[in-house]
Amino acid sequence: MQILVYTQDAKSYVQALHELAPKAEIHGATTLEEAEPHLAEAEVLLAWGMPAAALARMPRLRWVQWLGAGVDLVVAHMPQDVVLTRVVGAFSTVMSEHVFAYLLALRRGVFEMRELQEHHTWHRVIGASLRGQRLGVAGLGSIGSEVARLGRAFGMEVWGLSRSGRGSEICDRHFLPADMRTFAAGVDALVLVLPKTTETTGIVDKDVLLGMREGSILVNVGRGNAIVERDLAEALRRGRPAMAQLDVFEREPLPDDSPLWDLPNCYISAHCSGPSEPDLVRTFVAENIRRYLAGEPLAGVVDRSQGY
Ligand code: OXD
Repeated sequence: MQILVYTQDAKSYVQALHELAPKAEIHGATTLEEAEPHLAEAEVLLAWGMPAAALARMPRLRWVQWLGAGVDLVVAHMPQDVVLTRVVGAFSTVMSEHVFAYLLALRRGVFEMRELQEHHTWHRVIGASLRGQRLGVAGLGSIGSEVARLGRAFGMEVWGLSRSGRGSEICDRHFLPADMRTFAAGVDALVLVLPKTTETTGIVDKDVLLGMREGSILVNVGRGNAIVERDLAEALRRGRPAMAQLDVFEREPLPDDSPLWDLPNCYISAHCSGPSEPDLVRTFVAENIRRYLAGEPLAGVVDRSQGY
């Protein structure tokens, strides 16, 4: 059996794979050029960021373990007889910490304090509390559920939105995507953890944004397609939402001429809230390799009709 690993960290995966699958022939690649000689023979592909078109040149392929949570780059290109799995659960801790790092920093005035320090100014910044505020989590998979759990730990009321009703039991109130406007209008912090699908594209548009509460914060750690960025820039200028933290964008890297860069109430990070690092995904991937070799059902199998 041949395994191809295509990712920037291919080397570290290849080393670990030698122990997990000693009988397999394992190749690592960081570019398509390096992967090319192995495409025809590989049965298993572990990949992150591989151009989807290359899949058509892999006739022996049986299983693809995508090394991230979102499979939007490849799902439509995956041959029907190939099983596609994504990483589930591994990013919940770091991504929810990212969300609360910003929610706390913005509510407690951390950025203002730092700015005052830069000017040697002694001035008391009186922050607000998350306790008693309402958190809205759109997307209640493993990451969204952890955001909801932490919200509760901070004393927040938790509203949730999901298309299937999944996660409704962990929310004080549950909404379906058709009710996005009411959902967004009722919360103090709206956190998007949505996958990229046709249904989520543009789900947060001008109407949703301008209907948000005074002082509200919008955080997006899911996919950039969910927000109409042109509308968001305008809405942020009008203070609805009051602040946004964006980790994902319609186009990445965010183009230099995007107005979002220069808005003082927009906080940008470069798609790094849940990095696909070997340390984070190793346990999940190792267990799936064990299952594959033992002929057991794989974890994280993507439902193609849903796209995640
Ligand atoms: C992922 C991501 O899908 O990092 O894992 O966006």
